[in-house]
Amino acid sequence: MGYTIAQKIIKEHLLSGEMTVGSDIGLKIDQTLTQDATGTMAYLEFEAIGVPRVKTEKSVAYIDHNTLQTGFENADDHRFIQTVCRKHGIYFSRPGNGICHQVHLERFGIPGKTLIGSDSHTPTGGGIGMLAIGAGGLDVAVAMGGGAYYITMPKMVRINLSGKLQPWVSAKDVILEVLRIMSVKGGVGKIVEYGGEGVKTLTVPERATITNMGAELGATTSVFPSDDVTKAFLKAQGRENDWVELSADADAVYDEIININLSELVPMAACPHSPDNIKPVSELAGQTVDQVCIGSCTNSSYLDLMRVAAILRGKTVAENVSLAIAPGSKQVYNMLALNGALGDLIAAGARILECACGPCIGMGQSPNSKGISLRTFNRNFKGRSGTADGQIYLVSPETAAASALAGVFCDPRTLGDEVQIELPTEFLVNDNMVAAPVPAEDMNSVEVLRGPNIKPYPATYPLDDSIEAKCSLKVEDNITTDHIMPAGAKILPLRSNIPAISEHCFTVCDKEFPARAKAMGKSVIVGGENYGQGSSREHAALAPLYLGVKAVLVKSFARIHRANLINAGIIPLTFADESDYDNISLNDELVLPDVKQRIINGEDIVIENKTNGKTIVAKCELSERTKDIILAGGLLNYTRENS
Ligand code: MIC
Ligand code: SF4
Repeated sequence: MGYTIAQKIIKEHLLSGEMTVGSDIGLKIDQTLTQDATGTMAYLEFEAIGVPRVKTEKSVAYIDHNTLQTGFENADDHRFIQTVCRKHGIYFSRPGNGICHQVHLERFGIPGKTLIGSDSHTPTGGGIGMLAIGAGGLDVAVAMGGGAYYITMPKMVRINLSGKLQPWVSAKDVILEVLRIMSVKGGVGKIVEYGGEGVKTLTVPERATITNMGAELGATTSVFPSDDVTKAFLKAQGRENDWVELSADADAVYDEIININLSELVPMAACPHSPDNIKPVSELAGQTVDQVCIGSCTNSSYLDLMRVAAILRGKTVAENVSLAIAPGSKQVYNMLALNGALGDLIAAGARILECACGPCIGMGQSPNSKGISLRTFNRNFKGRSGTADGQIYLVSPETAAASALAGVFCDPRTLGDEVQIELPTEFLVNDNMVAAPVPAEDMNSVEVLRGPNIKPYPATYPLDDSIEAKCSLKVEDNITTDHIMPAGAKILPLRSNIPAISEHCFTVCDKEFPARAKAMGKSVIVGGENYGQGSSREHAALAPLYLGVKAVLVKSFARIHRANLINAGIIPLTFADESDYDNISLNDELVLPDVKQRIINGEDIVIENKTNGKTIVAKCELSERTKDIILAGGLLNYTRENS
């Protein structure tokens, strides 16, 4: 039996476990990336592990999220990360160099290698045939220290692409179609592989748009073959030697096959407030638009912005629209500046931002009240833009630019002849904003600089024999990490200060939650399906940990958040019978008798609801390793105990 692309990479990197679906497997990690919003915590954890120099082939730290410096906090964090990197062997991509995923694809990604990143959109690297996976900061810290990265061996989904995209239809429309078919939870426990004749019609940046937004499917990762198109891209980046060919065997077996004919796709939009709420743009045409934002790790490549510039050239942004554009990297920005396209964007009235995440994570450019904002980004969760009642639609750069000119939703196919933009045969390569670490023998000469905002990792304790706790919160299905630990310009500067950021935990759903959880001392959160979807931020586990949350009991979890809860020592429980969701209410007094022994024995967990007298049974599916992590009170304690 042949192998899929992902299975081939997994096989080459397998350190432990069996390659059978559902088994816990340990992978050797070749490369890591961090960004600044998760990076401070990841490097504090790396320091706590105590390994002097990173053991990966390449580890890179990016500054791209917390770039709005309205106080000392973010700048202090940047300086902390910069000095840690210099000392411990990590490359440092300075602020201004661009968004981690875009830059990593351009400059560092290598087909066939494994990459984990403390950001959920790390699968962008699948666009050049990497096995690139989003993870919590602590998992990245462990991998930097040479430890394995553990995942559950996923199922394999094959998406067969046939045909060719029609004029004005874009890679974004491909992934929106996949989201329409699979939904935001359809990818959980799966790797999505692209194949078929249509693949060779897509350039690397287009493939990367598709693998990037595979994160919104909940998939472990997404991957394209590494072929001649990949080779041409790497050659244009001056990295032809990094290319290796990679494709699935003809007799590879997939658990699920989806067929998409690229020729039949039309421009689409993900409507508020979920990336899988898809409609064709033609159905929305004519509705007023207040804001358009172009950029983010999904759609900010040279190709994307050249198309936008060609659409805007010689025109003016509609009077009712504010258009913001953030190029994805310094390479993209610089090339646009040198070839005149930046002038076209400026002349049309675009508000040009620095190359960073910016509005995608609510760092400025929040829309007006009830504002309709069209964004080329990947997430439109409620409130993420910074405006609670903002109406965010996710669209392609072509739809975004056409609508910015029209002032209403505009199907770009109405624009006439398509703009023809070729991928350059030579990109502008200048890595002067990537600082190299000092040689190992000089590491003691580097002082790590810490600002007053940087507070240590919260205290964790080995698991108690039994737990008595109250229900401090009850929430519904599809809770995102943006609900649990909101981002935005005001809260993000607190990412390295867990006590302070905890004050904002779940306040989107319930303003009283932090105070209530603290007053309860120990508590349990109850939720519905796909709990914790979205980002990799481990703060969504560390803040509840700090507030005394001992267990989270839900109908189902999203992958990265479940791993982050385990890493924090919080017990992840699922209802054995989902109808028991109705048998717990806020403030109910709960007892989990002999929980420790039950976890050791691999038994179901019993929850006695003392308030209504009901008994609820919960599953706690842990491997031997994750069981030990929970018993130790989290991965940091476990790693210290086992090294
Ligand atoms: C996001 O897009 O939600 C983020 C911000 O990039 C997060 C990481 C974070 O919260 O720092 C992610 O996707 O993992
Ligand atoms: Fe940054 Fe947005 Fe991409 Fe997250 S999704 S890495 S915030 S650009």
